[in-house]
Amino acid sequence: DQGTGDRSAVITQTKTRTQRPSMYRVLILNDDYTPMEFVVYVLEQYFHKSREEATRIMLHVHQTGVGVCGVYTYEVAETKVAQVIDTARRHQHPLQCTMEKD
Ligand code: NFA
Repeated sequence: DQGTGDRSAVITQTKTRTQRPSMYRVLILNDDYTPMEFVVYVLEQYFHKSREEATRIMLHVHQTGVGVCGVYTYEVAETKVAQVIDTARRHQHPLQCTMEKD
């Protein structure tokens, strides 16, 4: 807390540093069966990517095996991973999603 310079009752100043949270990358993994269009839809719907950016990320995953959808705090990343896996399962696609510390 930032104490004032009052002479009659001096309080030692202690600096408070805001702790920034650890960030986590959300990754999608390639597979042979999930339709490209479904991956683009997931990136638009859950990661707020434009059609162009979603297509770029999807093709990167298709070609390299893995790609970053976004970087979030732990709970947000966890929620996105669960949403992707649940949506994929509901559509009977094997699409997998995971997270790792940034
Ligand atoms: N490899 C999938 C296909 O050829 C497309 C895909 C891309 C799947 C990115 C998962 C992630 N249909």
